[in-house]
Amino acid sequence: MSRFEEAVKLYGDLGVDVEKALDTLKSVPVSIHCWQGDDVIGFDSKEALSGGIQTTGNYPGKATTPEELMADLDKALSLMPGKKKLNLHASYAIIDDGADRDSIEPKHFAKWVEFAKAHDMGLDFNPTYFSHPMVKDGLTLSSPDDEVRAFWVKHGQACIRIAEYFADETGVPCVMNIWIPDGYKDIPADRLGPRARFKDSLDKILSIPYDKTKVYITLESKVFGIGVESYTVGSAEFTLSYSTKNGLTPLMDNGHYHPTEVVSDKIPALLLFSDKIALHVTRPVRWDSDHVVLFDDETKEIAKEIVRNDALDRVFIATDYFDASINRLSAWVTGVRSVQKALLFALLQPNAKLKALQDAGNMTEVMVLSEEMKSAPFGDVWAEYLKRQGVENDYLTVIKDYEQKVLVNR
Ligand code: RNT
Ligand code: ZN
Repeated sequence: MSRFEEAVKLYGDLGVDVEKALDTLKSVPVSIHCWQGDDVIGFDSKEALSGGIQTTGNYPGKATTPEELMADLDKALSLMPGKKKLNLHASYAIIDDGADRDSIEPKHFAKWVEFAKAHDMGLDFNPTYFSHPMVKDGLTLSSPDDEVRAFWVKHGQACIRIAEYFADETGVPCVMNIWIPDGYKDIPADRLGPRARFKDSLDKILSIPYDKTKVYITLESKVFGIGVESYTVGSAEFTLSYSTKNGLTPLMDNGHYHPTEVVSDKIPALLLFSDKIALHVTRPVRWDSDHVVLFDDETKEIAKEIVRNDALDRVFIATDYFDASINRLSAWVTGVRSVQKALLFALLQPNAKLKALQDAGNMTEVMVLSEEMKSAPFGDVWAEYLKRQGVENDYLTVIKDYEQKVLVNR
């Protein structure tokens, strides 16, 4: 018996169908953020990163042109198993006609559509409300300046049109996520006004017609950012209430909560009130540091909540992290594989049995069995998955080779 066959038997004895798990895993899309490849800079303005988010590190070889970013993505994607989508930010527009964020059009993303089609992927999208001169005093959609708000409303509307174009071209619905960095470093005198203006701006953005079967608009909350420590306009309560009331999809980034709060616990709560929910999977280390996602406990818990609540088709899973201190392709592949490993791990749990034990009040057995599952031969099943997907377990050799041939020459 091979190691995989032995694993199938062992999991089978626990009532887990390994073949079914492998089959399910390969059809779960993970939306890969393009911004790991260039430290969240983009191509439209090349301004320094703003909005209270930061990349640290200066590892050689970062992509600085669309061609470089696409080449890096092409290599990284080839090392990731499973179904993928590509998640773009508006700042990755390829502009040769002077268009600004309030006037970008589908044509500025034609090359990305071509890239997505060549990789048989859908596209997701994000308006970019940071790293731009029209961010005034750190504010965008909540600014007291009418002109600033109007500019960013137009940006949001332009992005909806681009999102619909992505869906039309790829045949895959597009998730368009709105996140704004607006907030205050120190205690504000008015906490209601900025939120009222943000609400009004969102109403205006959403007043243009779009096909809700093609574009899912998500709203991402946040607790604080660097330089925006005291007050965040798009707080959890604001975004959740707005989403639920207006038919948007709430998005939770697991770096955007207080350190002892966990998104895994919030998933089932939201699933009871929203048809779809969305996630940014990241790894916060002491703050919203956006470290590369690992196969760690909370990532596994997040995956478990999706899988055991039968919500794989209701949760949009996207990655969101940026590390500039290590090889960026390796960061991409490690993070995305970690998400996929967590999903496989969740699919390999005896979920029905564990639920029954809990309902019978047998928490002792829940603990013992959950612990036992941690040392089940997960690795052998993962290795088989990679083999069936035609992807090598060792991605570092390929990436190091690419680093020597391509990245160091930049
Ligand atoms: C910032 C949010 C947001 C960004 C991306 C680049 O804290 O997480 O999602 O990371 O839009
Ligand atoms: Zn995020």
